[in-house]
Amino acid sequence: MGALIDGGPAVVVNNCVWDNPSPAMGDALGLTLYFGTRGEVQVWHNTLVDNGGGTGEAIQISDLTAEIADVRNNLIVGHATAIVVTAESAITLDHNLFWENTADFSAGVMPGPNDVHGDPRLFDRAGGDFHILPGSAALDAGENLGVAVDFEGQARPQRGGVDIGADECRAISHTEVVDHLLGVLEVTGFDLELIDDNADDTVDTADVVNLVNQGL
Ligand SMILES: [Ca+2]
Ligand SMILES: [Ca+2]
Ligand SMILES: [Ca+2]
Repeated sequence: MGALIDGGPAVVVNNCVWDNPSPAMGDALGLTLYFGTRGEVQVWHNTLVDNGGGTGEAIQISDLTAEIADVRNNLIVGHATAIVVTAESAITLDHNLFWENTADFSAGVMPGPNDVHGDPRLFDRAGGDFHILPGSAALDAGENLGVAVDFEGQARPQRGGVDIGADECRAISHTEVVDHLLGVLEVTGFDLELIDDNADDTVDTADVVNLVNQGL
């Protein structure tokens, strides 16, 4: 999870938090930022999914005084309220992706100018595999905050920019698709969905063309 750095901000980066029904302050939660005398907390590139079923909150920010909360590039799916702010403070909220939350923010909170609403196309939401697939609204939609790797150690950014959430989608080459179509490379499971670059549920020459046109 997060790390505290002497003299610097507390950092909560590249985590996946899902299906947590544990109550805190009355609600199931993904992350809660409950400050005492800390300075700044950076909550970047986290994937928060289905915490508390239909009754939970993804990120709760409370009891701030002079502190700073910086909440960007988070992928938030399946909550009653995605981001709850219960105290005034200096809060940066932007480039977060919202999908299938009943409400994105608690009352009075201003959305970020670059927030994203769209299907993140998670590989296996029910099974806890939150890799994003081609066609995901999270692809290249983030802000480059200088986080060099994703949750599994793959480099950021890949392809056209930084992806929102804990996963940066691995860039593939058209040669992987060609080799699969020629039968010289066996591609299965997640990788088979990854090479369906135009996200039409069929791996064929259209995906090769798509990738070549992107210089991949
Ligand atoms: Ca990318
Ligand atoms: Ca990745
Ligand atoms: Ca395809």
